[in-house]
Amino acid sequence: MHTTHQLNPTALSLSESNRRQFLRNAGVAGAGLAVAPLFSGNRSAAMAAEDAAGNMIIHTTSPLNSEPKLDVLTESWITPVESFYVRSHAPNPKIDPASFRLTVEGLVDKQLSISLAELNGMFESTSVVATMTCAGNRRSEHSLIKPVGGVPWQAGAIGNARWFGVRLSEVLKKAGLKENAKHVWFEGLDEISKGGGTIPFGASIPVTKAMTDKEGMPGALLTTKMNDQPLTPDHGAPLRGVVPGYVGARSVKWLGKIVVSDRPSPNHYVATAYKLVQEGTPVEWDESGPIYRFPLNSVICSPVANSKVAAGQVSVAGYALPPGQPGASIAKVEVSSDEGRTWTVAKITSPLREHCWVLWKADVKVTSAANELIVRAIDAQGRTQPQHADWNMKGYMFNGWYHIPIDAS
Ligand SMILES: Nc1nc2c(c(=O)[nH]1)N[C@H]1C(S)=C(S)[C@@H](COP(=O)(O)O)O[C@H]1N2
Ligand SMILES: [Mo]
Repeated sequence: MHTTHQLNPTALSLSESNRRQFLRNAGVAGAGLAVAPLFSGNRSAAMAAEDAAGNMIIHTTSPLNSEPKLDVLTESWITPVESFYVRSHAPNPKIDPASFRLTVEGLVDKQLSISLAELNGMFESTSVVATMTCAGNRRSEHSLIKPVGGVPWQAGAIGNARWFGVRLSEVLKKAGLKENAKHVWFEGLDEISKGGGTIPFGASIPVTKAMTDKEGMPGALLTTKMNDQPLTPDHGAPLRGVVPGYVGARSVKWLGKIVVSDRPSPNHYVATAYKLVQEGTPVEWDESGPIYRFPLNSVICSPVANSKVAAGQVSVAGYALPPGQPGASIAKVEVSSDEGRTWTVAKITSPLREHCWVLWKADVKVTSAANELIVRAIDAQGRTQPQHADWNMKGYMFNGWYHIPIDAS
């Protein structure tokens, strides 16, 4: 059985063109089983292919669900669009930007129907660097405890981008919020098959989050560009919401409609999915609230799983994400090669910004007895990454200490 390509000597020794031929010959299913061997017990659910460049793990092609390999992911603090994960529940909708209108309705004084030109003309544009991460990032590790369904994400369902657009608060002010306005619903133009029909992807956020802008940090942004380029279809062109600090599911792509309400959205992805439940009884679903903010997390991206390393000082690198709470920032990242008995403090090598990941590096002493590396992070408010994450049925918010097997000699 294949392991990841970084670890496969055959694949490593192939030239790029030979490698592509090799991938074609092998076919999608057999090509890049780019599943970290750490999770080999759970391989069947996690069959995945690679893209032609070998940078991305493709979980499904239609709709596209892909994540970069971890060593590619941490090449830069701003994640290039080409290596940014894609999580879509339905194929990309076809949208004509010329006739596109964003509608704003519900508990507002004045309904709006705004073209893209009007959106850019009527409101001040701004940008923010913010990390987007799927609530299902690291889901494959939940499955080591007890199998969960859904896209078997490894740790690459995360990326950090500069988002350009207009503040949601400005648009809501233009429409005028009624007194009982409490939640802002977002509706995508995609069509997801569900229960014999189709539904759009939907999300909602509290009005207070939408209206709380700080210098350089909007509560939420209506985005038309990502890293200086127009949004690509995969990332929600022509318009998507971006909600810094919240799980990716609240940042609706192909955004067509905003509804202001006194309650959270009844859309499936708010009312039912994206909740933390253990048993799945009807009462448990009804009693749990929607997930909003992402949790404190850290991951080792290099060396990759099962790398051979020479005993001595080993260079270890990865990312750490502060929790999505206002003002949170990473204070410390620690790496252990002896099952958590001793820890080496890593050096943060990137900017420290609200709602953004940091990249880190550490030189860690590794003996030939070591068989794994572990990372954990602590934020400036004293929150610590838990040793074990709580299992939940849908496999969300996995943030236990990250372990990576190594072959030290
Ligand atoms: N319309 C729409 N918006 C969506 C989704 C979707 O399937 N449809 N997926 C959501 C989820 S679960 C995540 S994690 C992010 C992923 O954004 P990306 O594909 O740009 O990385 O988009 C969110 N917005
Ligand atoms: Mo997601």
